[in-house]
Amino acid sequence: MECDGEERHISECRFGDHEAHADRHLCSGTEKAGVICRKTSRACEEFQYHCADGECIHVNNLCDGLHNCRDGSDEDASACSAPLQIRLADGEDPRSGRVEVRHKGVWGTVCDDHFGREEARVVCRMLGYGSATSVARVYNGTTDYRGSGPVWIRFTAGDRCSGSEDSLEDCVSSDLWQHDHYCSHAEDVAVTCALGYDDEEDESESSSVNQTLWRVNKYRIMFFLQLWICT
Ligand SMILES: [Ca+2]
Ligand SMILES: [Ca+2]
Repeated sequence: MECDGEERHISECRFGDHEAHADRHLCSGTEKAGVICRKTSRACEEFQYHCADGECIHVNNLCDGLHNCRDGSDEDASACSAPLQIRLADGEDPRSGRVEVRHKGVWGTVCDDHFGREEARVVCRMLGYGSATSVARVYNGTTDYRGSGPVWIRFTAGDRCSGSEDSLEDCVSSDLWQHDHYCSHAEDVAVTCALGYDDEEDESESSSVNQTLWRVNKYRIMFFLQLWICT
């Protein structure tokens, strides 16, 4: 068989003797041809990794021990062993913004599914904003914080953070670190890390503490007033 490469169908290629059955028997089963089709466009899809030579492969093929990029850049040892990085993007201040994580050398986002206050607390702790009184607000699709790149993390009902973890890597999730096609970038999560008692739960706790202190002080004042009048 001989093709120019421009044919639209394999039948348009030239065959030495298309009808000769005898020639076909010269090929055994071990001589079957195989092909791998690769996309080499410069623009890759959101879920794809851009190989150093311009090729696009699925991000889930990064650091899996197989050379999916012709140049082997998907198995780069320094990128594969790089520690997890985190940042807040497009926020009004450094403590706010879309949660972005760098995994295997690629920046991506976090899906809002099952992402709540506990998960946000871990994010804030990783960013150095964590303390006993830190408050994390979560924006689940209420504001447009659409990012780009792979959706690296999606929590499930059974796999979440307890809130006390030092890193998102310590939270258990079966879907952690696999690009999730069920989440779109419209679901990218954003947080605000604040210091102090300014969320509802902590506010009510602190106000009840203040009320108790006032009651104690009120009785003290009354006692000293009575003591002063009597003397
Ligand atoms: Ca690979
Ligand atoms: Ca969602």
